[in-house]
Amino acid sequence: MKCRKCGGKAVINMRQHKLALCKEHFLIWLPEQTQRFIEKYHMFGYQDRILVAVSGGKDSLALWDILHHLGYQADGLYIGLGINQENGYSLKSQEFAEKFAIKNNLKLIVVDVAEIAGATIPDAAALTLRGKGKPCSICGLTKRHIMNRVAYQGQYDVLVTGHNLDDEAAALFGNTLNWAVGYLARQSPVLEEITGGLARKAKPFFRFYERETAAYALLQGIDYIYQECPHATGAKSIYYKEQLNQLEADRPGAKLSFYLSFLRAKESGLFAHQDPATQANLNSCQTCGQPTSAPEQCAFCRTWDRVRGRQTITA
Ligand code: Q46
Ligand code: ZN
Ligand code: ZN
Repeated sequence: MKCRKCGGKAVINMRQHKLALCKEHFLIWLPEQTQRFIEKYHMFGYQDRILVAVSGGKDSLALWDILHHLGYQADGLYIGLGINQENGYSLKSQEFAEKFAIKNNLKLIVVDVAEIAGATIPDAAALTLRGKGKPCSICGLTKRHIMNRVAYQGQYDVLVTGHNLDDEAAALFGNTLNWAVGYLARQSPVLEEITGGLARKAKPFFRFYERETAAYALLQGIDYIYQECPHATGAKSIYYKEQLNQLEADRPGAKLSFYLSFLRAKESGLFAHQDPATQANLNSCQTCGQPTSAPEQCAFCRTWDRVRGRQTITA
């Protein structure tokens, strides 16, 4: 297979674009496309202060690398979840994030969940779930809360995450199977700020396949954590990704068209009545002040109060 640009040896063939590229041209193409999507979807500009949520994995580090090289002002945020029991996942992933920041002379903000909330994610899950189920729901809500809090309090213009097309298509697939209308209405490459405490969010990689962001990280020589969080095994999102990959194998471009057709349907008014920006009924959490649809405390404060309550009982 030959590179479309120079005729040299291609390292990647993107069947959905009918495009094969060599290393050199792929490392130019992916950042160029990222810039194109940032502009097309009005994500942010050069004057904006950007906060990149960094997990130490390939997507977030590749994104930070590209934003930095494109000339954007992007700081990183690493959240220490304390998931270290089986393979030291959190400690290792933090090391990758820190090394990347030092190597590129970038600012990395590190927030440790145990320090600010009182327990690691596995300990909090053990206390609330009593051995049943995965820690992913408390983990997800804690990460969202911290990302938003740091972005808002640090007066960042936008919070960006490294979600790729496989992530987005899998989430869309799950939400569609359940007709989760609220989630479908909120699923978008850009979420506008909600006055009163919800930061603007953007996903500049949402049109790239996972193999493309992985190829970028490898070819660019970025050191990232290969292992997944041990709790990711058996996750529904992985099952949905496998199903979509089967579809993609038979019909190249199926994933991309599934997601882009959804965006077009949304633009033409599907779910318009559910648009989060028009949901005026958000209250301020009585404890932390973040906007919430709950009448008193937000889910983060309620959950962590329960965790701390159980800690006192078991102490
Ligand atoms: S939610 Fe669950 Fe992830 Fe948290 S506990 Fe691990 S797998 S890290 S994206
Ligand atoms: Zn080439
Ligand atoms: Zn709260």
